[in-house]
Amino acid sequence: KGQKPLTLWFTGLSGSGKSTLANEVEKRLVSTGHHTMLLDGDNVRHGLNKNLGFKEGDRVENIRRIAEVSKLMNDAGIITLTSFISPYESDRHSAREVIGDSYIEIYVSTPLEECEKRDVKGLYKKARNGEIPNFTGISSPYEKPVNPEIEIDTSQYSLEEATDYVVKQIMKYLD
Ligand code: GGZ
Repeated sequence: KGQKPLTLWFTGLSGSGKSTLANEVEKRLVSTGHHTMLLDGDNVRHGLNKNLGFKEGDRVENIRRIAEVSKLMNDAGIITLTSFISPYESDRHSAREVIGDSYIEIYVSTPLEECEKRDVKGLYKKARNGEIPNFTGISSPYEKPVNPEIEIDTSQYSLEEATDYVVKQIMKYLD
C-alpha cells in the first residue's frame, strides 16, 4: 500500500497509557493494510539499548538511537510507532530534526496523579520510597511538549475512544 512513512512518537509519563494506546493504534493501521513497527521498552531497552539506564545521559542516548532507527524504518516505507517517556524537549526536538516531516508527536498527557494512582507495576511506590532513583515525575523531570501534533489524556476516555481519536488525527497525515 502506498503510504507516506510516518513516525508516531508517543511521549508521556510511565503509566500514562502510551504503550497500550500505541498497540491499539498499530492494530488499526495494520487492519487497513499499513506496514508498521512498534518500538517500545520491551524490544529496544532489552536489546539495542540494554547498555543504557535512566540517568540523563543514558536517556538522551536512548532517544537518539530510537530516532535514528525510526528514520531507517521510515526509509524502508514502514510506519513506526515509538513508545518511550522521552522526557526532554531537546531530545524530542532532535528526533524531529532527524526524522523530518514524518515525525508526528503524540503527547499522552495523563496527569501524574492518575499515573501514580494506577501504578500498574508498583514503580511509583518504589520511587516514592527511594528504591528507584531518577524516576520520571518523582525525582527526574518530564518536560511537557510545547507543540505536539496530537494530545490525549487517557484518564478522560475509554481505550476505544482514545484510539478512535488518535487514528482520526493521524489520517490527516496519511495519504
Ligand atoms: C522512568 C523507569 C525508570 C526510571 C525504570 N524512570 O512504566 P514502564 O516502566 O514500563 O515504563 C518506564 C520505562 C521508561 O523507559 P523509557 O525508555 O521510556 O524512558 S526514557 O524515554 O526516559 O529513556 C518504567 C521503566 O522504564 N523505568 N526505571 N528511573 N521509568
